[in-house]
Amino acid sequence: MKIQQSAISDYNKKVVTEHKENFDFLSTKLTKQGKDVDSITAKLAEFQVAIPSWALGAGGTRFGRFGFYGEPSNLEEKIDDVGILHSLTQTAGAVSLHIPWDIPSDYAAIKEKADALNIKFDAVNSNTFQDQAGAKESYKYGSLSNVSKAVREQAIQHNLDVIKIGDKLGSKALTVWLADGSCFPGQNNFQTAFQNTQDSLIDIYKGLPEDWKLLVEYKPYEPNFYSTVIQDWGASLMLANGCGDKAYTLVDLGHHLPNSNIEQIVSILQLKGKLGGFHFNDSKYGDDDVTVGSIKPYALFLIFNELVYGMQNNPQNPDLAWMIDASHNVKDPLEDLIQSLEAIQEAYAKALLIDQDALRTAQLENDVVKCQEILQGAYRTDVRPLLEKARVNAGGVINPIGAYRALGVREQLIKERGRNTVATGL
Ligand code: PSV
Ligand code: MN
Repeated sequence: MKIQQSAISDYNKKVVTEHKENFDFLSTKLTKQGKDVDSITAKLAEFQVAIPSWALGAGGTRFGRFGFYGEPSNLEEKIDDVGILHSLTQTAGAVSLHIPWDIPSDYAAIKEKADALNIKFDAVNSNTFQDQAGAKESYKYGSLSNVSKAVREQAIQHNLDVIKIGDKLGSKALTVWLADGSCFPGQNNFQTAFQNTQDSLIDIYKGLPEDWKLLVEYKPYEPNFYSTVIQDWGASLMLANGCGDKAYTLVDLGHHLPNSNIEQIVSILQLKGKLGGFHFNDSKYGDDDVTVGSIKPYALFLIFNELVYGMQNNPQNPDLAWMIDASHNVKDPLEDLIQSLEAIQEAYAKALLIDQDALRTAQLENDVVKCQEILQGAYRTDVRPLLEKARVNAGGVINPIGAYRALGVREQLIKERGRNTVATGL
């Protein structure tokens, strides 16, 4: 299914009056405060977030998975779904593939489809956390960190193969997330596991094309419950530094122990020029992978404050690979992704409203109360009309969830694909 531009205009006509009233009110207020509304909406329109190919089907937990009717059952259909998200929101202009779940059978056809929908191929993700059918070696006791050289070599080769696949599609980064670690004390020699991982990553790094990045993701626990080899940003940064200039740390919001100060992590990594990628989600207990901004929107805003500061003040840090890494459990996956995209844009817009000069002055004067007033003043602004404006300017809809339902997108997908399709992935 492809959403026609005429359907978007027809939908917008129905809600444009209310949008205009809200936008004019906000725009007048912000202009009086000295904000450049046009530049903020332009920045919002530029901000594109990749959709992971594994997030287009129903999510689930390790206890079970409840399917969702009309799920995409192959890569072509997944790209169609990203196309739907992008047409409506104009902020999902990229897809992040997971290999081997999504190896294209016809590269030219997949590229052509993605080009037609204005979708780029962002970072490619390797998978050495599951054994693949027919594989000689097992990852039961780890992959890049494994005590067995043969297992490590298989895992290294897989990553090199993933780079080749990504290269054919125009990707420019490889994301490595390892499940490696131990479930019980004494099971692993920490130093050996870390050193093996470093050596394996260096071998992968040697196979990176000149203009590629290696993104090293960390996670404190799960699926291993006693230790993970790359447990935090410090471990990731050490490994990235051990590889070279093209290796960076990737922050996934759900991969922190409760109450970690993620905004501080993000800030320091940018100072060091080593923040390469970002996975959005939200959580209450652990790596819950729930909708972005659904639990801790203020924390997300504080993180965006640091990201905006970094984007404006840290030229040593590269452009980031942004991606949603969430699961949907009981929601329509596309509706959930729309809500996540909206939450990301909202936090970004609020962070763009922060008066950085005034904040700096208040910090230098140790006016702690003023610092908080500045942050919360921006946070309390209802920025949704700015998001609407950015979307409309780019050819999207004023209200994506409203349009998704009014246009009967899921019903149409069910008609085309049936009720019993299952997407590849976890
Ligand atoms: C597992 O936690 C995970 O969600 C990681 O965050 C990766 O990014 C993703 O799976 C895919 O490998
Ligand atoms: Mn992730």
